[in-house]
Amino acid sequence: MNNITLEKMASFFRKRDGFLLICHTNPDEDTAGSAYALYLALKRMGKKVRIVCDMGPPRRGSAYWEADAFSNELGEGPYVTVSVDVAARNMLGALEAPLGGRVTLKIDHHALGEDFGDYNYTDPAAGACGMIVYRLLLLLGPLDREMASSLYLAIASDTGGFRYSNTNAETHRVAAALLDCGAEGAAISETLFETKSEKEFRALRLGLSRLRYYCEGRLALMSITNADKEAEDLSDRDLGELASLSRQTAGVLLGVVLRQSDADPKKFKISMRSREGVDAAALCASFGGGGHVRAAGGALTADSPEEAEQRLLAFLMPVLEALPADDSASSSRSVLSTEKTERTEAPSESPLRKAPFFGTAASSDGGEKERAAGGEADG
Ligand SMILES: [Mn+2]
Repeated sequence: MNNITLEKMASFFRKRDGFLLICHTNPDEDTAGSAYALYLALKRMGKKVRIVCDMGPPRRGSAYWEADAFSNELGEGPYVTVSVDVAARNMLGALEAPLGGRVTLKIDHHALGEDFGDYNYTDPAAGACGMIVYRLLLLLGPLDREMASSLYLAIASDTGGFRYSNTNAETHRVAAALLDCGAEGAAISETLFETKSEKEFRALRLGLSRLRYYCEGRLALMSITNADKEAEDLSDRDLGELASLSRQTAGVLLGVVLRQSDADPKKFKISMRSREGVDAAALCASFGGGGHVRAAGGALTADSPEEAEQRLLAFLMPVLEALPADDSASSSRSVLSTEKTERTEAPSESPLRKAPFFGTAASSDGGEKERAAGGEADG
């Protein structure tokens, strides 16, 4: 667990020169935005610094960072390596081998992960890695508008626009402080949540066309084959948004996307999104993966998409069917006819809490994205 404090991290950066900031594979706005804000702060301090990830930064943030700050090669040292938002070694992607699976300092917010740094700072209560970097930057000097926008982008993204259960009063306080520093909140939200490419719409159309319900509507599954992707000219990387969509039908307690891998047609990636009371991370642990309580990922190998789907359903259906029909967890299915006050209150003696795959209402939900071992590793 943590073997460095925030203050010591600040002096870690003050004392050294030459940093390589490392993002996770298939980078999202949190890892890229956190790295970029830290990059700007270190540059201002006169340090040598570069950002590296095995793929380019996400398109959505492109207005808020200089693309040439990011590279996909480790390059010449000397430097100390610092990972941001990387939960586990395999999330280093193509950089895992050249780095030897180790970094000097690991900064992260995933509850489930590995301490692969010489120094490790993990705060699972932080809704985004951007929250931690914000606190760190306060110790390194004032935030400018660019840093503020980059961190706002990171935090808004990982919290789903401040809507997910990893959002709390502190998240809003930090967001407010970033807006005070000049972060372009409305423009960032429009970029993140109100803009989709034509390709993203094709992905949504494909996902919806493959959506099936099981277990009286508690389980939703979108199963996507390579043939499906080819027909729509899509790759794995284009299907990331389907996971959260899979959970959105009223009454669905677990939404699952099963997709055949571009690189290996016998590998099938699993993304799960759950509602309160269902522990997606525990379910994904059975498929060599993990993540957060509400959002997790894993993978299985099978000879055909049909076999993969059957095996996944054979595992999940008994779990979902074990839920009592009239439990509070199923009340979300009658959301339209239920008063809000009834829905938000979970009975303290819910049988769900004793079942192996169902977390308690109090269990930490680090975020909505699957970022642990096996998650989106080669997306
Ligand atoms: Mn994150």
